[in-house]
Amino acid sequence: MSKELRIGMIGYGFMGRAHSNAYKRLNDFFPVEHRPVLKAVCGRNTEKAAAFARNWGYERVETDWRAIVSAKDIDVVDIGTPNDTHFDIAIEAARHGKMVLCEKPLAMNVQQAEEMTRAVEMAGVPNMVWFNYRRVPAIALAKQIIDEGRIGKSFHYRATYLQDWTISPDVPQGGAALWRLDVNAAGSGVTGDLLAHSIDTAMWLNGPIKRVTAMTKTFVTERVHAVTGEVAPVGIDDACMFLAEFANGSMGTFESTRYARGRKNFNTFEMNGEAGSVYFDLEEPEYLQFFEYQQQQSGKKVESHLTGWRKIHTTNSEHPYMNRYWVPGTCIGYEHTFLNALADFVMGIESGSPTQPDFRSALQTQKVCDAVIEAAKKGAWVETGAE
Ligand code: SOE
Repeated sequence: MSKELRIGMIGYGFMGRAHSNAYKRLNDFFPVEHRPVLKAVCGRNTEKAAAFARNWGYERVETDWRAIVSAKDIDVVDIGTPNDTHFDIAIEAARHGKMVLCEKPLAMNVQQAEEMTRAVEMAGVPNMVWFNYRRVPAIALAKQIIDEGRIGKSFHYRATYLQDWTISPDVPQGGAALWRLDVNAAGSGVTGDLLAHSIDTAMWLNGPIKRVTAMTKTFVTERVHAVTGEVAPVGIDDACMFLAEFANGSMGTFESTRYARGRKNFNTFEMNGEAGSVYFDLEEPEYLQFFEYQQQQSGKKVESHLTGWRKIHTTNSEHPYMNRYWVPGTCIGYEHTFLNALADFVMGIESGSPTQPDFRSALQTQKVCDAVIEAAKKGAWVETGAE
């Protein structure tokens, strides 16, 4: 007998679609007891929200998120709206005893993130932040390889997250489509939007970040605001580079920009340890590259002229998540990272061992993001508070 998991989706943009797809496909691929029911979608533009509801199969449309968080027929509140709305919605949803799923970054700043974490924990409601890249099979395999001790003592972590869609000064800021460029809606630029992903992945793989120093740059300092039509100063960071020291003693470099011509969503990382290295590139998402210093085959040491990087096509049923999909050699896509995240969340509810990253984990990422922005302003090292 399946149990209903009644969804109230707030927001109908890019993430509203990615999450809705996950709800619709969950039971096709994962043997869980819960069955998502798309109860309501909320958006400020009624026509657009109604079109979204028709397309994805939501039963009703709301234009005020308060109607979703207080509705008796909703179990999960999913926050897919701009960053400046996460706080109010999450706090109220927790107060009404709803499970809360929230888009990244969790909040506008650490203070908000702390309160949100307190709210879900005091209410005792399951919660998760959609850091979907953890659910790329190749990245989950990197985690497995690291946990198996195959990288050994960690020395270096190197991440890049590059895009190019804001180079033109004619791109406006603000409004439904371009809120990511408006500091009042986004909180920060590439630091919260892109580096939050890199930081989440990095801390998952390599442990807490203790301190950072950073440089940010805003290349286009004024843009027309899409809502007011007025030219307004740009408050976000267009690019950010930071150095990090991890609690395990390793060094990190992180680089992100929306001004890397030709790079659309270039998300990579490499980790180097005493015993080996891993490398991942989202433009070849099904591959994990792995270098093992002491390669053993049939108990024999491999001759040095045969050593080198292995490019593992992570499509075997032994690879993370892949036993739920197709035959070896066939790939899954971006949308499956959300499906895998949802499956982990639901399995967490059913097993009683909650999945990660929850709000508390995303709070640590928020602390690093805030420390990066502060370090760039001060031109100094800033501690994150992590041990
Ligand atoms: C920004 O362009 C963006 O859509 C981010 O907001 C997402 O989190 C990232 O995964 C893709 O790029």
